[in-house]
Amino acid sequence: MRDVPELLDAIDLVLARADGVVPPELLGEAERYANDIRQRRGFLGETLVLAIAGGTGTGKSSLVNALAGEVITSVSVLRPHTDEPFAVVPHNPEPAVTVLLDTLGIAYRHEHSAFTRTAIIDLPDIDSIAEWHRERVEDLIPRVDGVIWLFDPDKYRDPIVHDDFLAQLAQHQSQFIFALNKIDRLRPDALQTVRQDLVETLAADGYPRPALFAMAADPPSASPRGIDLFREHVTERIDTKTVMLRKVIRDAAGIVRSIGEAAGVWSDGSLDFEKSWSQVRQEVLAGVGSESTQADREDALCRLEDLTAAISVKAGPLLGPEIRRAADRDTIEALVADLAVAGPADPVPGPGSGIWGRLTGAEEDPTPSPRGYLLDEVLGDPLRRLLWKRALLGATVAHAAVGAVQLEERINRNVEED
Ligand SMILES: Nc1nc2c(ncn2[C@@H]2O[C@H](COP(=O)(O)OP(=O)(O)OP(=O)(O)O)[C@@H](O)[C@H]2O)c(=O)[nH]1
Ligand SMILES: [Mg+2]
Repeated sequence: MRDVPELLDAIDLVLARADGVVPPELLGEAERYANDIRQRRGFLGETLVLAIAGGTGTGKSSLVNALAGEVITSVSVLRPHTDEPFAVVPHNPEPAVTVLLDTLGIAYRHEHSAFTRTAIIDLPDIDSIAEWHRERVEDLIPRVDGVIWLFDPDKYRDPIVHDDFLAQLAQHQSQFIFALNKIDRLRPDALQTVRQDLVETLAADGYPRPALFAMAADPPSASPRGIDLFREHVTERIDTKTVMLRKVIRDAAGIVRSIGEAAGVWSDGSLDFEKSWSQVRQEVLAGVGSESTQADREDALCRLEDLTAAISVKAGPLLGPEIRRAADRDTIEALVADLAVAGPADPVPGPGSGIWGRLTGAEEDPTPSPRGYLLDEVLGDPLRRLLWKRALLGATVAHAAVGAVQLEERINRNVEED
């Protein structure tokens, strides 16, 4: 299993196949739970995906470069410059990152070793194509782990940014990280004033407690400032995300387990139907025939009833009654009566014979008798069809449960490697 979205798909399959096998209340509850996980805001993968947005020339591309420690996305004094969105991703990004960038239509990607569990999307400027950009950001917000919104000291009060963007997006406030760039252009006292003013402006936009960083991503003839603090914040977010992701995976595994347990397929789910059926089938065909006595027929009746009763108990609260209905007393009685008039009884089977013997290679496939057909058609096949549903669920549950364990192990390994 590659990632959480794939695990969620596996759960969908479990839920679809559990229909009619586990009680509907449990299924409904599990469906709601799985839906909650899917609706969770943010990117459902191990990578922390952040987008950088903000007015043109505020230094978005410069921040990406500063985080990378080298120039990887072009910076320009001519505005607007970045006209295509661009993403910096870790080496061999997890598949879900690639899928996300594909769906967002971000074709330009750069793999960089400075980004181990982070991907950063550098968005084009907003000023010239404000409407398009807002829609784009709005569409992106629920799918990424955060939006870094950049300001510079010159234009931090730009009404387009505040009224047309941020005020409209305030419902997503927990997704926003704000940064005031180019602080090298401000004297220390002016920095305090601008900072305070920006915090108040953001509060008026609907962001009462904004996370606001001050930095200089690309000051002329000086080293970047404030980047380490920002990087620390990103690292904290990665850790928080890892904790969240582990919880998502455990929740998902919990859903799978509850379904598996309710269906009786969680531990030792095998009913060994084929084996018991093959044995009972042989005994019945050998015991009931044109010369059989009343006692022989009673005996066959008991064997068939015992078999169906045993598997109906193991098959759980929904499938159990269906099995009992498919193999009710009248059906079995009529079947035994029909077998008794359909020809002579079969020879008594030796050890290792019958279907089981043929499956295990102990016996050659004999020509099936018409009485054998009758037995299969009336009882064996209907039971097999019902149990198939459950067996399929068992396999699906196993796949999802193993996948969840693999995913958690992979996350732990990646955290250790960092
Ligand atoms: N003084 C100063 N200039 C900076 C700083 N960061 C970036 N710049 C300059 O600001 C200009 C624009 O930077 P970019 O990084 O291209 O800005 P951008 O937001 O990506 O611009 P668009 O892609 O056009 O939206 C460049 O000339 C940068 O060198 C900074 O911290 N201080
Ligand atoms: Mg740019």
